Amino acid sequence: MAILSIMFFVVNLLFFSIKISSETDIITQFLPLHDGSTLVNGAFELGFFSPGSSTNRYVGIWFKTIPLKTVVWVANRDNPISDKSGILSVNKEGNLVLLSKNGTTHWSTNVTTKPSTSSFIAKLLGTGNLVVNNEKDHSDHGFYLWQSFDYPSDTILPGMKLGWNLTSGLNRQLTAWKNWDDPSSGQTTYGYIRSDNPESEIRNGSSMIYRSGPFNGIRFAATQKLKHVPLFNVDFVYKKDEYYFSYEPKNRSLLSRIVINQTISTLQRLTWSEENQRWMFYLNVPREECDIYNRCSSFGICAMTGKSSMCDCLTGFTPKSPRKWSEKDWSQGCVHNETWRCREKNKDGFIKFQHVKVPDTKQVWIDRSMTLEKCKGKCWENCSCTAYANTNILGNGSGCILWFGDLLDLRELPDAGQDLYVRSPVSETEETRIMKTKVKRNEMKQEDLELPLFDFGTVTFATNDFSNDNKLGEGGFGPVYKGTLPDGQDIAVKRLSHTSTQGINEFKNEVVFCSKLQHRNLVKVLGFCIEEHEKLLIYEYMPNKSLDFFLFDSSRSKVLDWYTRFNIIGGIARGLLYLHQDSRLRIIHRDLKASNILLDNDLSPKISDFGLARMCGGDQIQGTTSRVVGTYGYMAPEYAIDGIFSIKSDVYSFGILLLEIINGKRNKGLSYSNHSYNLIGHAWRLWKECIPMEFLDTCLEDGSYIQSEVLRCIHIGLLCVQQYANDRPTMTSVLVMLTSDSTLPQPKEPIFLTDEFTSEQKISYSTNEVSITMLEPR
Ligand SMILES: *[C@@H]1O[C@H](CO)[C@@H](O)[C@H](O)[C@H]1NC(C)=O
Ligand SMILES: *[C@@H]1O[C@H](CO)[C@@H](O)[C@H](O)[C@H]1NC(C)=O
Ligand SMILES: *[C@@H]1O[C@H](CO)[C@@H](O)[C@H](O)[C@H]1NC(C)=O
Ligand SMILES: *[C@@H]1O[C@H](CO)[C@@H](O)[C@H](O)[C@H]1NC(C)=O
Ligand SMILES: *[C@@H]1O[C@H](CO)[C@@H](O)[C@H](O)[C@H]1NC(C)=O
Ligand SMILES: *[C@@H]1O[C@H](CO)[C@@H](O)[C@H](O)[C@H]1NC(C)=O
Ligand SMILES: *[C@@H]1O[C@H](CO)[C@@H](O)[C@H](O)[C@H]1NC(C)=O
Ligand SMILES: *[C@@H]1O[C@H](CO)[C@@H](O)[C@H](O)[C@H]1NC(C)=O
Ligand SMILES: *[C@@H]1O[C@H](CO)[C@@H](O)[C@H](O)[C@H]1NC(C)=O
Ligand SMILES: *[C@@H]1O[C@H](CO)[C@@H](O)[C@H](O)[C@H]1NC(C)=O
Ligand SMILES: CC(=O)N[C@H]1CO[C@H](CO)[C@@H](O)[C@@H]1O
Repeated sequence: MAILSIMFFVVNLLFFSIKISSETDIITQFLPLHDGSTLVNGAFELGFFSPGSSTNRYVGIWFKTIPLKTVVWVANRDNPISDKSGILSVNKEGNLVLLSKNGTTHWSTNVTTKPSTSSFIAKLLGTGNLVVNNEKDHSDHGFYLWQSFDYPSDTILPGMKLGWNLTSGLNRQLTAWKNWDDPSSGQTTYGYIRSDNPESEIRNGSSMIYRSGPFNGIRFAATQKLKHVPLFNVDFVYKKDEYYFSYEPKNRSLLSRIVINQTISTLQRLTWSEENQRWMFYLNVPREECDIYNRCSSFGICAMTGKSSMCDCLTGFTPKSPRKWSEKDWSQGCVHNETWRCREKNKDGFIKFQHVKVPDTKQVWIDRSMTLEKCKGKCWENCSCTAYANTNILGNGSGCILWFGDLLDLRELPDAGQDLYVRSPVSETEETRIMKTKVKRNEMKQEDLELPLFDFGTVTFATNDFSNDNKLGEGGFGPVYKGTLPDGQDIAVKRLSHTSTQGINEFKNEVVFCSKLQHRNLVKVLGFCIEEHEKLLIYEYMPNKSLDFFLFDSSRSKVLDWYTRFNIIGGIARGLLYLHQDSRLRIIHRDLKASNILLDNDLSPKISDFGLARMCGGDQIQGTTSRVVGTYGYMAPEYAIDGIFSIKSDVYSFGILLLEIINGKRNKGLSYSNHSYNLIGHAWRLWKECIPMEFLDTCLEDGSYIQSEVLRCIHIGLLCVQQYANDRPTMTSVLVMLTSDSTLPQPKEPIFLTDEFTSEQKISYSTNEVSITMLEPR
C-alpha cells in the first residue's frame, strides 16, 4: 500500500489535520496511520496503544502534554488487534476503518454518505475530537460526517455533548472500561434517559446507582450547591430535537476530563495538577451515601448526618418493618400510616417538603403549563397520585408534575432541591403546614439517631391504648404491655413510671447505651418513645413470658425439665457475664430476678431490664430501693443495708435465682413452720445434713436429671449467696464452675434475709437469731 502523501494542514492553531486524498483516486489511495506512528494536535495524541499490562493493540486518543498516559477515547475497544499490524485509514465511503494484517476489519465508523467526487479527510482537532469530513468542507463548526465526540468511550472532554439527538436517535453516553487493562465495554454506564423530563443516570448493569433527577429550570434535581468557586461552566441544552450536557473549564489552559470509573461505579470529574503532576478529583458522583439511588426506599427520605446517611419516613408514613428500620435496614421503606384515607376530610391532604430532590420520575404525568393550584386538584382527584410539584422552579414556579405509586429516591438537599407536595393525612388546619424535611429529628443529636424513636401514636395504637388486656406484667419500673406494629411485628412496651426525675437527654443516652448491649441472653431494645411525661421502652416480644410464670406454678413448672433448667442457668450466667465483663462498660443489673428472665421460643433465657437502674436515675440508691421493693429477696445484704452495689451484689441475686430454679420455690415467701428459714436457709440446712439432693424440685424427682449437675448447681448457688462479697465468685468463675469438673471451694454459712425485713424494715443477719434493725438506707 503506497503512501502517497502525508500532509498536515494547519487550518488554525487549534487543530492539525491529516489529508487523506489524492487527485486520481480519492478512495483507496488514502493515508494510513500505522501502529507506531501518531498524530498530535494541541494537548492530544492519536495512535495505537496497549493499556496497562495488556499486549492488545487499540487505536485511541490520549493527553499528549502530560507524563501520565491518560486515554480519553478508544476506537476498537471491543475488538482489539493482537499484533502491531493495525492500520487506520479512510475508505471510499468516507469511513474510518481499522484493519489488521490479514485484512480483518476491527472497527469502522459505518456512516452512509452521499456519493461524492471530493476526497474525505480525517482530522484530529485540538479539542481531542477525531473528525471526518469532505475535503472541501472547511466549516469547522461542528458539522462533520463523523466525529469521535459522538461516540464517547468512558470520558467527556470539554466541548463534548453528552445526551441525545432526538431526530437521529443518537445517544451519546459513557461506558466504563471493563478494567484498567481492558477498555472493552464494562457494566457501568452514564447517560441521559430518553424522556419528556430528561435526567441522567449511572447504572451498573441493570441496577441504578444514581439519578440526577429532572432539570427544574435551574439545575438538575440532585445538584447541590458547590462549596467552592466553580472551575467550569456547565451547560444543559434542552431543545425540541436534542438535549445534552456539556462543559468548559473557565480557564482554557486547565486540563480536565469527566470519566466513569468502573471500580466504584462513580462519575469522576478530574483536573490535572501541574504542581502535583497528577489528576486531582474535583467532583465525584455519587458523592455521598444519600446520592445512592433509593437509599431509603419507598416514601423514605435520606439526609446526611455527618458523613453517613440517615433515613426517615416522610411525615404521615411509618416504617413498613420497624424492626428492620431500627436495624438500619431501610430496604422495606415506609407506608402510609393507618390514618390516611383517600379524599376523606382531615385524612387526606398535602404536606409541603422543602429542599428535596424530587422522586424518581418513572411514573409521572407532566404538563408544563399547568399552575400549581390546578396541579394539586389534578393529584387530589386520583387516589393513586402520591405527590405533585412544579416542573420549573424559575421565578414563582410553573408547570405540573404528578407522581403515581411509591415515591422513590428522595433526599434532603439543604440550600438546593425544590418544594414537593406529598399526599398524607393532614387536618385542615395543617393543610398548609410546611415541613422542613428534618422530620422528627428536631433537636436530636447524632447519638440519638442510632436508635429509633417510636411515635407515641404508633405505640398507643400498637398496645390498644395500653389496655389491660395487653398488659404483660408490672416490673420494677412500670407496667409492660404487649403491642403489635402495623407490619405484624410483636413488641413489648415498658411504660416507665412517671416518678423518674431523670431528664430527657440523660434518659435517651441511657437507652442508646443499652441498645448497644447485644447478647443472645439479653432482651433486645428496639427503640424508645418520649412524649411529654411519658417514657417508653420498646423491646422485642418474648412469647413464652418470664421464668417466674413457669417456675413457681406447680403444673407449669413441669415444662421445665432439668435439661431446660440447666440451660437457663447457663444462659443467665452468660448474659450476666456479658453485662459485667464483656460489654464496653460494666453494667450492674441490680434487679436480677425470675420475673426479669424472659423466655424465647426455645425457652432460652434472656435477661431484661438491664440498665434500667441507670436509665431511671437510680444511681441515687434511695430512689432505687423505693422502686425495687418486693425484690429484697434477691438483694445482697450490703446492697439492701448499705446501698452498696457491685458486680458481687448481682452475683448474690444470681445465686438466689439459681437456687430458685433448682428448688422451684421463691426465696421470698418460703417459710417452714418451725424455722424462719427462707430458701437459702433451707438449702444450707440440707447441705449441712449431706442430703442436698432433697433440695431438688419435687416435680423433677421422677424425671431425668444429672445428679452431678444438680449438686454442682446447689454448690455454686451457696457460694454466690455468701455474706461477704469477697467470698462470692465472679461471673467468670461461675461459668467455669458450671462447665467444668473442677473442685469447688466449700461454702461458708450464708446469710439469710428473712421476710421480716421487707415487711418491717428489719433484718435478721443469720441463724443465731440476731436481729438488727436497720438504719434508713442512705
Ligand atoms: C485475522 O486475524 C484475527 C486476529 O487478529 C483473527 O481473529 C482472524 O481469524 C484472522 N482472519 C483470517 C482470515 O485469518
Ligand atoms: C452500520 O450502520 C447500519 C445502518 O446505520 C446498520 O444497519 C449496520 O448494522 C451497521 N454496521 C455495523 C457493522 O455497525
Ligand atoms: C441530529 O441528527 C440529524 C440526522 O443525523 C441531523 O440532521 C441533525 O443535524 C442532528 N441534530 C443536531 C442538533 O446535531
Ligand atoms: C489559567 O491557568 C494557567 C495554568 O494553570 C495559569 O498560568 C493562568 O494564570 C490561568 N489564567 C487565569 C486567567 O486564571
Ligand atoms: C477509580 O476510582 C478510584 C477511587 O477514587 C481511584 O483510586 C482510581 O484511581 C480511579 N481509577 C482511575 C483509572 O482513575
Ligand atoms: C456492579 O455489579 C456487579 C454485579 O453485577 C457487582 O459485582 C459489582 O460489585 C458492582 N459494582 C459496583 C461498584 O457496585
Ligand atoms: C399518622 O400521621 C399523622 C400525620 O403525620 C399523625 O398525626 C398521626 O398521629 C399518625 N398516626 C399514626 C397511627 O401514626
Ligand atoms: C389515576 O392515574 C393513573 C396513572 O396515570 C391512571 O392509570 C388511572 O386510570 C387514574 N385513575 C383515575 C380514576 O383517573
Ligand atoms: C411572584 O409572585 C409574587 C407574589 O405573588 C408577585 O408579586 C411576583 O410578580 C411574581 N413573580 C413572577 C416572576 O411571576
Ligand atoms: C423443721 O421442719 C422440717 C420440715 O418441715 C423437719 O424436717 C425438721 O425436722 C423440723 N425441725 C425441727 C427442729 O423441728
Ligand atoms: C412451654 C411453652 O409455652 N412453649 C411455647 C413457647 O412459645 C412458642 C411460640 O409461641 C410456643 O409454640 C410454645 O408452645
